[in-house]
Amino acid sequence: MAEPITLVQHIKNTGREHPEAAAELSQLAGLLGDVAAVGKTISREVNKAGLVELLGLTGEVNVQGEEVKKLDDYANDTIIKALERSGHVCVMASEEVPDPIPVAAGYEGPYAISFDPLDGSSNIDVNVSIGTIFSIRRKTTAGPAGTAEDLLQPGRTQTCAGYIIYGSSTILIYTAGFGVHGFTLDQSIGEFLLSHPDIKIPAKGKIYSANEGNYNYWSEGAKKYIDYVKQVDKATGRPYSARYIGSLVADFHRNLIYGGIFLYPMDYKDPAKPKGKLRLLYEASPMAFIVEQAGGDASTGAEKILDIVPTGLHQRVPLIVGSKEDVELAEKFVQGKV
Ligand code: AHM
Ligand code: MG
Repeated sequence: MAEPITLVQHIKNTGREHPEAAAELSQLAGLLGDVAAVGKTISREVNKAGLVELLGLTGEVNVQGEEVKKLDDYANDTIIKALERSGHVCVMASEEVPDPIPVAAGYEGPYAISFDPLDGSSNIDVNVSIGTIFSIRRKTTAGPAGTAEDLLQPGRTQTCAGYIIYGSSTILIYTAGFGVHGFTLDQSIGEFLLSHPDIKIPAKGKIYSANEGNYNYWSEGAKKYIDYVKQVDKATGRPYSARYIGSLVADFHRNLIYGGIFLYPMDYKDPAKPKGKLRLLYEASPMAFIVEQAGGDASTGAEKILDIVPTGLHQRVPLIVGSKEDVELAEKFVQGKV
């Protein structure tokens, strides 16, 4: 059997295969190592969530008289603490925090990172998979301190993106622009080991994932697309199967491996103010970089996610992501071309 490959070894080996990117990958290895370490800590806490009845509900005072921190707050604080003096980042943005988060003076590094500390957190109390999503960009502004401008760069400028899924096992997925690779946490040695090298998403899937409870708030095009995937047509593999967890990391991960399409379309509940739900910087952009690297596609319906120039840290966008042929067809429906 081949020797197991750790995350940091994998990035460094990629640098050897791509000398033009070796310096970048070597810097990234330090930051990804920190992200992986935080992921292990959050994974441990997520696994303990089942003991909640013994320890006290989150937000309440437990039997020891201590306040039990909500897991999403815990994840947020843990990531910030791990990175603010790491020397790898100059500024951070978190889905849980309104403004850019500075790092400690004298510890500024070359990257700006945005993250969703615990995505799908409504699923925590019912033992359904949740995850941490991260997106890394190189600092472009002058001076040591990072700014919002460093974070508000289009998705195509990402140097690295990934997520950690806390499921039946804990898996870290990342891309640094050289394919998509997955590592499973071996709890016995506390290391992420390469388990899913060079993931490719099937060009066409058989699964659709959307919160169909919102059907009546969608555009005509989005409705027609969902009607389409449910029609019976053997030649095109329809009807598709419906799979929706309500946890982006889990829905995305399943479709990445099996093929399929995830949609959180524009919501016209208030026709004067149509809006998407998922956030560009913390959810849509990193997933778009990963899926494109795996051969898939990501779009709002009107434009590719990676082309959007962000206008705000917490900007929301419609998201259609998954197998390339499925996303391209959904775009045509949303644009009224089918
Ligand atoms: P969160 O970041 O507050 O957890 O919200 C994002 C989550 C995604 O994980 C998921 O895809 C989506 O919200 C589900 O939304 P809904 O419950 O409206 O279907
Ligand atoms: Mg989220």
